Amino acid sequence: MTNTEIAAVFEQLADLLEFQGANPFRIRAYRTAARTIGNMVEPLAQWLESGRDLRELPGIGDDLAEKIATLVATGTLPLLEELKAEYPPSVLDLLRVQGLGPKRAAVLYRELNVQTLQDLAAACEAHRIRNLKGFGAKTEENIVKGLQAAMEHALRILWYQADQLVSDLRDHLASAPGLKRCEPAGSYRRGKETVGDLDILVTADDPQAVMTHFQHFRGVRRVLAEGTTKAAVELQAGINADLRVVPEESFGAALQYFTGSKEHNVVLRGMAKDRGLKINEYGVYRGEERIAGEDEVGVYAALDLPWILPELRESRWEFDWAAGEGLPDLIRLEDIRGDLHMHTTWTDGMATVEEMVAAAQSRGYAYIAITDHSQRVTVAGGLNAEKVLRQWEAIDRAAANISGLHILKGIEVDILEQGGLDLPDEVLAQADWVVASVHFGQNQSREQITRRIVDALRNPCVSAIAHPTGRLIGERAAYEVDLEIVLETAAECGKAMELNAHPRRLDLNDTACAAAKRLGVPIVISTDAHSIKGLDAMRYGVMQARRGGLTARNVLNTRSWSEFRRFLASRR
Ligand code: DGT
Ligand code: CA
Ligand code: CA
Ligand code: ZN
Repeated sequence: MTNTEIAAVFEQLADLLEFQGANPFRIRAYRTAARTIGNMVEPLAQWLESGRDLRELPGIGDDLAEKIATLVATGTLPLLEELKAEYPPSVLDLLRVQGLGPKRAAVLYRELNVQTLQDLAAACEAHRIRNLKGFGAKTEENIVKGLQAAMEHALRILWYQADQLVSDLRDHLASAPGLKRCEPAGSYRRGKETVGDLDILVTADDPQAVMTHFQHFRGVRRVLAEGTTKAAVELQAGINADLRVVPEESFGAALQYFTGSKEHNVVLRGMAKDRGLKINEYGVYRGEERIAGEDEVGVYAALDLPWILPELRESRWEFDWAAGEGLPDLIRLEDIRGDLHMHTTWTDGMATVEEMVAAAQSRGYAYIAITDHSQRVTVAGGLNAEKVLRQWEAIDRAAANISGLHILKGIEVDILEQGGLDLPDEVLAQADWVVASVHFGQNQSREQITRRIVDALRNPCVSAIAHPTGRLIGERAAYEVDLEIVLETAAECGKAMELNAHPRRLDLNDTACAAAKRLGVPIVISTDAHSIKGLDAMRYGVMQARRGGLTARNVLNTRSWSEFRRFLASRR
């Protein structure tokens, strides 16, 4: 079982317990566990195999450790099975409705026999909800709104979660009899930050055997459909996976077609038509003759196009670039020379300065910045002026024993609710690298938040703005901020903007990265690592940067140390 699947089980367990009206303390423990596990990069199954104690993890005690072990061993939990037997499975859909919540959902289930989203819609329409005790007209209106959103927003998973699934699925398919080629297509291949379903393409001597093997993947919850060349399954992780067996001579055309995006494909169809050609998932045709299809390069070439990298296939800029200046040489993970946002045990990180330094060395970096939280973030044990100065002395001592890696004395300084920074300028001025970020007052008006960030950029001590919109993908929307003004200010002051590489943040997003590029604002891709493993999130950030069309030149932390030092000296 992947971490995502284990986390999903605990979320489901918490939902059902809440629906049942169980002890809130117990429910919270399961939710915290789900969050912890979902955020872990290292597979839990591997922890168990290597005999490590799960109770080392924050928030995991005896009960949860035992449950995880059972789950990894058997694929399910007795408690979950009991709860599932008690309620119809569709009640879980009700819990996704904002404005309803498990307690109220349980009341509707008991009082009005509301079991599905459709039942709920009918109950709202008949105004049967407003008369229930503890509800009311206002609540009913809120439920109607939440219901619409829930029906529109089908479940999507984060790219890194899809990546784990794809990697497991590929391992599984590799042992299918007669399998030849196997490639994931769709939004996963385009590196989109969330993935709605998996689209897997294969070629095979015996299609039937491969499809049967596919259905026996242990991540499958149930089989949805099976034809002669296509099978669809629902995965434990909550999303579907489609497998298509395609003819060898059409593999490139199928890969192109099913990689999408739909919008990109629409443009290609138009271009084919202009040339008197026809394009579909089997090939490019002139009349009856197939002139391309074996590989993607040939498909694009038939339309007089260079091969377009999947990350760019969103019908945004790629066709203009192809027709004009040419496609950008997108940044690669190997281009990254340093990581400029990370935490240590001085605040809420799990590794010491020395451990992070060693990890950065083993990744071949030329420079890093240690950027722990400032005092305002009390839950993380943020540093006050005295402590941060002590930390910087400790960093200097650590640096004295290190060669080949430059360690910057940094801080992630909070931009305060009322404006201004959380540490005095005379302290910040002693840092080599200062990232400023908004953690509090996220509900303020657009004007207020924009002003706070612009003022921070104008402070000569600040190097970059960290996770500039504060979004958590699928959990918390970006705060209201005028990014245009923020980016213009960054350009004017010669400051960098962060692309936070944490897979739940990816903040700035792809279009904002493209906007920064247009304005000449350097992007710094940083992991915000809170552990050694956290440093590996860099590749997710690089993927997002590629979707934004960034080259190595557009990204500050691809520069050599001497070039980077010049940037540091030019801060205004
Ligand atoms: P997702 O799964 O919502 O994250 O996004 P995609 O892009 O993977 O979309 P999906 O799974 O519906 O379809 C995969 C690709 O197949 C899509 O990107 C383009 C292609 N495709 C699917 N249906 C159509 C269609 O009706 N017209 C065209 N032109 N292409 C389609
Ligand atoms: Ca898809
Ligand atoms: Ca699909
Ligand atoms: Zn941070």
